[in-house]
Amino acid sequence: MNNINQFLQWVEESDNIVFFGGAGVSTESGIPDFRSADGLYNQKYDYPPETIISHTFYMQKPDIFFKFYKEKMIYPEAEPSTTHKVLAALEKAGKLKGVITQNIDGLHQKAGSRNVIELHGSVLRNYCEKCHKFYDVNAIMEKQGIPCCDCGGRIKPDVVLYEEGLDDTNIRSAISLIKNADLFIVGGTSLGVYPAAGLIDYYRGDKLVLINKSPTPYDSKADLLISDALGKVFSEIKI
Ligand code: CNA
Repeated sequence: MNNINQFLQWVEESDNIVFFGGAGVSTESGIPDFRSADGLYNQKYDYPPETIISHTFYMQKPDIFFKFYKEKMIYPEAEPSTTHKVLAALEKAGKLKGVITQNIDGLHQKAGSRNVIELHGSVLRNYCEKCHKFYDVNAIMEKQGIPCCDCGGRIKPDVVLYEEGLDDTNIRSAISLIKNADLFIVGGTSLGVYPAAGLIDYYRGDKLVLINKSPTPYDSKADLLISDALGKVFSEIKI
């Protein structure tokens, strides 16, 4: 049996699937990832992207931060990919328990997924640093320069920047899902960003499927490795 057929059989047999993903889930929605050849990290900026989207840089040079953030990290027109849609359908069918994502684009929810843990937050939520008033993504896009609240405070995206910690409740929920999963699918992530990538170590089963276009540090730990595009693989799943 080839790897894709084995994967399809495991999906068919399981009613306790958990998916852990990253930017590669959304490249087929037209949102560039970070580390692919045409990803953000291989384009040329005055500062490396990981510097710009760090907490220090946000505090010290918010004008450059917001210019980059608005141009490169917000895609309001993006629509869910096949992978987003199939994951939502698997949850609806009672087979998938949850999605743990490093993405910040809200596309899993847009596809209909309900139990989504957003480890790195979401561009769709923004708060005034002073009065905590909520702002949606349009408010950020419409405001010129550094977005400011009516009260004068700066509006911060609810996105985990480099140097910032992850939310404890999210981590605990993610660990619980992973620990109890029967079939654990990891896809579209270089598994190079910690602590998120380390969550995979909590899986105790024997059906870890890794689907990624390029090699990752976890390839040798996978029970099944599929080096292919997520959309191609997920379009084979019939629910
Ligand atoms: P990454 O480091 O850019 O890795 C993406 C991985 O996905 C690479 O290994 C690619 O080979 C692989 N890949 C790309 N397209 C596909 C595809 N169609 N099928 C299969 N594999 C594919 O991104 P990570 O998520 O691992 O890194 C974590 C960062 C990226 C998180 O902090 C995110 O917030 C951040 N990010 C998010 C988005 C988004 O929300 N859509 C976009 C860009 C970056």
